[in-house]
Amino acid sequence: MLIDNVTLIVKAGNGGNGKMSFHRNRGGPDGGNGGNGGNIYFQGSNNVNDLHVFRFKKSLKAETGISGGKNNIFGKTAPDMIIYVPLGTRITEVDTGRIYELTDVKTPVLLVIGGKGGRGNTEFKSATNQAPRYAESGTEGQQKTLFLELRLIADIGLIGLPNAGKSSLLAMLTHATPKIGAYPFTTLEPNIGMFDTYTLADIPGLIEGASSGKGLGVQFLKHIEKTKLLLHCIDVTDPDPKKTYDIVRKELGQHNPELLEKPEIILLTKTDLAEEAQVTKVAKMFKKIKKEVLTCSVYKEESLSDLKTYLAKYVTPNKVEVPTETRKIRDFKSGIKG
Ligand SMILES: Nc1nc2c(ncn2[C@@H]2O[C@H](COP(=O)(O)OP(=O)(O)OP(=O)(O)O)[C@@H](O)[C@H]2O)c(=O)[nH]1
Ligand SMILES: [Mg+2]
Repeated sequence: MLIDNVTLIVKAGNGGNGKMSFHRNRGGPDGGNGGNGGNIYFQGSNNVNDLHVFRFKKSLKAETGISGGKNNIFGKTAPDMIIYVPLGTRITEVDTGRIYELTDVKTPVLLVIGGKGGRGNTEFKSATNQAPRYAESGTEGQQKTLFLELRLIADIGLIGLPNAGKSSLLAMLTHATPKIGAYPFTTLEPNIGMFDTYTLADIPGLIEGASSGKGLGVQFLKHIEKTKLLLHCIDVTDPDPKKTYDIVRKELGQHNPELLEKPEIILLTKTDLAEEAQVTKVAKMFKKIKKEVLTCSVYKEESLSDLKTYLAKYVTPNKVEVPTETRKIRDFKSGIKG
């Protein structure tokens, strides 16, 4: 099961306490400062698949700074904790609504700050007080409740009604091995595959009313929000392809109107099942509404290589901005590093 959202409580380390002590022989103050508590950073990673590591681990705590010691020994600052999450994760601070998008694998984002170490009594020595009998406590580390949401970063998104042939296409165009079935809702969670150097996302089919929760709903549409191109798959044998098209568009728009602004190509699928005249007729109808139309069948090698060539050209850097970090789907490991 793809765990694509989770609520976490993260607590940075407290600062270590300052020490109150006096030198055994000389008598002057010799309490050292406490070390700072550990901060918590989040870092996007290509090596983490989903958020399943947090399924049973809902709170994370960085270490406390070490307290100061006698002889002016300073306590060590606690190590920072780095939490690796899949590239494309969106983190929302529940209390403030502040949003962080982890879209690169190089920049750790500081989310909670460790407490400051307290000063030892040596620091409080002054002309008027040669023997201060107090030291500071370390301050509390920050604590935040965070909502983490995974958004797959794919270049191309496959959309359409259930059974339109989306997963079959993903399997033919990439090395992904999604489940394929002659029944609706075969795909229950998003699949992603590499095509050339680009990634293709296959999401569960949409049906009328998806935006109000029918079928599998629109919960997976967030995964295609970042795509550069939508490949709208329509079964060419559909009795009313325009109606089918409109249903899916309506659901997209109701979920997020911005999805309607994305470049979209109509892909008529299963052309092996229809007469050529029928394919031409449906293609013409979509061209009339100013849509680019491609056709394919998983049983026609040539149609697939034409499609590949088209997509490769479409997602060239000149035409579409290519993300610097392309997410790889396989061999993910999850990691939390302290
Ligand atoms: N004849 C023919 N059958 C196809 C073609 N593409 C897919 N199919 C069949 O159509 C059925 C549905 O295919 P899927 O790829 O699972 O469809 P999907 O759009 O991913 O469906 P959901 O996951 O339910 O949304 C399967 O029985 C496939 O074998 C094609 O080009 N020609
Ligand atoms: Mg499918």
